[in-house]
Amino acid sequence: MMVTLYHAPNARSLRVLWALEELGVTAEVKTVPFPPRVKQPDYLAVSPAGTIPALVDGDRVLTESLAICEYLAAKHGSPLLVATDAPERPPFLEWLWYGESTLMTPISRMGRVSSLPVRGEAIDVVLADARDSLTVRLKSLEQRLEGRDFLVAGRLTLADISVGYPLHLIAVFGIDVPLGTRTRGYREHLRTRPAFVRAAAIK
Ligand SMILES: N[C@@H](CCC(=O)N[C@@H](CS)C(=O)NCC(=O)O)C(=O)O
Repeated sequence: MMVTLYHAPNARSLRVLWALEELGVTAEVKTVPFPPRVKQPDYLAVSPAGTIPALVDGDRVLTESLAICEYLAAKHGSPLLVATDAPERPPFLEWLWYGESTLMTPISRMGRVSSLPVRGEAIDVVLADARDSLTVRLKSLEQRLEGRDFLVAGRLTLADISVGYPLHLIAVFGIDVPLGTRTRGYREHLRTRPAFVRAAAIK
């Protein structure tokens, strides 16, 4: 049975679409207006928090993008995962979480604050702080990429999909942060992968 993915353009469902393309697995994609908690309240029956993505697989519903990616990669026995007993497992976990916790935190703050119907000095201070935070946080990525094409295990893993997504958002939304040369090259390398290109074209 085909899984169903709830998606919105440029939302974290892009990670899942990308992983699906890398896996060669087809899903039914339901694109919802964003944010669905406001524009499509019946979506709350699928995901009570109203967040995107959600994956429905039979009776199972998952609503965390990285949990969904990990679930699908395990289900299809994919090298996008790193085995629990592999020496590269600890850095795999580190970079998998870095993408969502460390990079997405300031990016999400920028998105939320910019969408508020208020402007002014206080908002500018919050935005500048988020930008500074993102700038510093990107330094560990630049360092990690020294001598590496991928974050761990010498191949594309979910850690790259996790981190590639916020790097893609920085490009798409023109977020004004300085990116190191290695980070820039890595981002281009990921964003020109045929699987990424196909995933990003799904609206
Ligand atoms: N940690 C969750 C975050 C999900 C999330 O916040 N998604 C955003 C879109 S990328 C969203 O739906 N925001 C709208 C809202 O919070 O109402 C994940 O990785 O899936």
